[in-house]
Amino acid sequence: MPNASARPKHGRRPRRRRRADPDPARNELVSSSLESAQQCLFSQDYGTAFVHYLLVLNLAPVFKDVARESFRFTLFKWAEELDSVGRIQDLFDCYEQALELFPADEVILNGMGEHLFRMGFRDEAAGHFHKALKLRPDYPEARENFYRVANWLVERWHFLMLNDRGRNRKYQQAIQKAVQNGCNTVLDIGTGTGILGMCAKKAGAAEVYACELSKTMYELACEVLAANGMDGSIKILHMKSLEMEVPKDIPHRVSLVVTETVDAGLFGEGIIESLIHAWHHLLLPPQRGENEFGEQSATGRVIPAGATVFGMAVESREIRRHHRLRVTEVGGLSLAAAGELHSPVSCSSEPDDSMEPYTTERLSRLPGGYKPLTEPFTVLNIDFNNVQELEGLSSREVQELLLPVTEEGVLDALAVWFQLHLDEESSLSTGPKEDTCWEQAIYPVHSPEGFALKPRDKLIVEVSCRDAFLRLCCVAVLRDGHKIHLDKRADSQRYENPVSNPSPEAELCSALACLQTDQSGTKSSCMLECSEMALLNNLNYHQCFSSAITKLISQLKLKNQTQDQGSAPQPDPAASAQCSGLFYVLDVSEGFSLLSLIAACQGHVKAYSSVEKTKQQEVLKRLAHSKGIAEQYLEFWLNRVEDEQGMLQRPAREKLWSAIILDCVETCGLIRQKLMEKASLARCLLEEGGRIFPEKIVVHGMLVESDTLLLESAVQGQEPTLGFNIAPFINQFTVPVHVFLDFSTLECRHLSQCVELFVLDLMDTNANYTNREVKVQATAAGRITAVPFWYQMFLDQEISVSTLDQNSHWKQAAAVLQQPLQVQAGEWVCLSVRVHKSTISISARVTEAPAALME
Ligand code: 44T
Repeated sequence: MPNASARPKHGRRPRRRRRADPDPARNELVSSSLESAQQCLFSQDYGTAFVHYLLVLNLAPVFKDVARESFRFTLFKWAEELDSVGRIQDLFDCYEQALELFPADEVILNGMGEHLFRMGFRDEAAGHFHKALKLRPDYPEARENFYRVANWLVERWHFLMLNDRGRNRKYQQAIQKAVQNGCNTVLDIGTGTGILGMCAKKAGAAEVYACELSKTMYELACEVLAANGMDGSIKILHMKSLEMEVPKDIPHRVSLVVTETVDAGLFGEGIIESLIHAWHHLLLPPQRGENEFGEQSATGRVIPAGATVFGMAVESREIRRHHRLRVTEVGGLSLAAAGELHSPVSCSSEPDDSMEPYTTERLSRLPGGYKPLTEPFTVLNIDFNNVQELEGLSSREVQELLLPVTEEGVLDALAVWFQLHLDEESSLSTGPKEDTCWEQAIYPVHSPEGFALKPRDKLIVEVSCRDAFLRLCCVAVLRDGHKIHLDKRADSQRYENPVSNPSPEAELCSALACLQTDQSGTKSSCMLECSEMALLNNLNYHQCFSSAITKLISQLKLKNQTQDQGSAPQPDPAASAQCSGLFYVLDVSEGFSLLSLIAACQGHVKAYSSVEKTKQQEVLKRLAHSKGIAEQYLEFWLNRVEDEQGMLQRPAREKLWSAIILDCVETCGLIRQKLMEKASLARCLLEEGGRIFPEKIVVHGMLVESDTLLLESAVQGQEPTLGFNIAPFINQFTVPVHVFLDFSTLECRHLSQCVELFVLDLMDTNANYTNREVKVQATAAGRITAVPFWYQMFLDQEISVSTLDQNSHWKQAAAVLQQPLQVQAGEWVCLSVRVHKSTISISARVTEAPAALME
């Protein structure tokens, strides 16, 4: 392109050259603003400093380089302030202004990502970390953040699906057949990496369109299409299929829709709605035999052609402890006064954003296994090529199924899976017995007592399809001629005569009962996350904690007594408060926690809880009340402070904390971010003899060979997927640490004993090393593919809890090695373990035996 500036066009005013012809007024403004910015920064008036910097950098971009550091610093400080006073919109406006000035600044991008993440905008946050990392691949902050959120950007099942050759081949064959039979124009709904669209193109379809609603997946698909030379021949749109129109987005209706927008519960990705819309707006009419002239007109069809949904009642300890309260007393607290506590997974409630109709599990990997209580039964058959049937689904009457119980056991859940009929000949199954990557949908039963089914019982299950989710609910059991209602929630089971319908009087009574307005008569209910339910059910955890706090408080009492005896009465008010005999305990656990209350049970303790949700606070208050703990001994700490720093500040000027309880490990198995910073801060706020719980964390691990972990981490093998080049692109989203693992049921071979990988001392955070080499001996020959790890948390020197415990609410994590490492039995492996800002990374190499053993 010719240099336009070399040939100034006549008639236009030549551009002014800044340096040659300076604008004195403007320069004056810039320099005075710059000075003001610096002064404001010095006096910590970050808001004004930020405005001055914006003005300077917009007027005089030449200062961008020199002012970049101070500008970033100002932005972060100002954003922190805005955050602490809840001015979220202003906060994001500032970041946006900053990114307009520095669109490729990885530090600002990363900072914005962190705020987005804290506000719950995980996808957007992940996008920012990804961008930051692309700009500077060795930027550790962005790398750590990216690894923590990559799972949201590209969910791990994409790897599983692409590694599932059986599934890939079946889809490819079905598409190929359809195209060969005349389906010449194809739309791939929810294309993901673009694989099904590429199959259609390769099979010879004349026109292929694809849509994808996730921005990251859309961008990934664009890269994949280009790498496979199909970017010109497949038109891909970043949109939800429901927003597509003919001819705006695609020129005319297509003869084939291919899609795999199904989740473990079949309908969770909205396939019903998408197909109804597609049939009305994007697909040619369905085949209805020959037309009046005896010829076939162009018709439309869908792959998959339909599905059959199956269900089965199961007993499972693991499901039970995550959805129902199984204990009556924990850590010395009777839970009777708590009211009804339930998990967020329930199909019985009215549609509500906070409730989900089902959760998912791989039955074959449930710790403790599962026991089928009925034979698998058919829940539903659905034809995706019949739009009337699709439309009728949501208005369908609730259907009642009567299922013979085949085995004795506790009714914990209904498990659901399906067969996807790709066409008349070929189908895929997501069943628990299949060798597939699929999970099953789990509809937990809620009655807290647990209903024990017996072989001759009949289980009554209601099936409905409100709001396009399939809902299954165990409503009653028929036993010896009686109908026993299984109430969804806490109420006890009611018996009723099965032959007669309820009398009008009985109906009137129950209607009146529903109208009851007296609050004292209604039981309060509170929702807890599944992991919070499991935590509450963990007796050992609460017992350990209770013992440790009892020990600490009695030590402190003893110390105070001996001090009192040794000193004369003190006039100083601060010192007299110290002697008032109250111990201050702060629990900064995330989510619901009973620990503050357990501390308050010790007497002479003023406990501060960080439980935020009002309903959960009420549960704690009720429990405190029932235990005779006066109101002023339990406070909610977050009610008083805005920011994280404040949370750890002392309760009153004259008093320091006797104990601070830190929540160190996330349910997914990772150490919480900023744990060490919090611990150092907490330590400064302890009274003499006070403690942080836990005081020390020991990280344990083991060498394993696990192909399963590899399949979930990256697309494996050198061979292209169905002949397409996909792996290098999606594998950019591989993360080195796998989370939410159940180590007890992971398919793997153990190649070593458990070893101590690392110790984190929370009472002396400076004492922690960041790198450590650990030598481990292989106990068997094999390929080390991963190092699962977990934590033993020492509350004090004797008492510890492990995240590997079978009743733990924690899952485990595993470092997946970049390259598998082949070892022989007896060989030594050196693990380099690094902890950077609470992120653990591990690499491995074969090494010599430790010197001590060589002698
Ligand atoms: N996961 C299965 C569910 N989409 C698969 O954005 C099985 C889970 C699973 N795009 C373990 C194992 C497995 N218009 O990228 C997604 C999604 C996109 C749409 C445009 C629409 N109407 C939609 C609806 C969804 O489709 C892609 C695939 S959804 C498949 C879900 C391996 N855990």
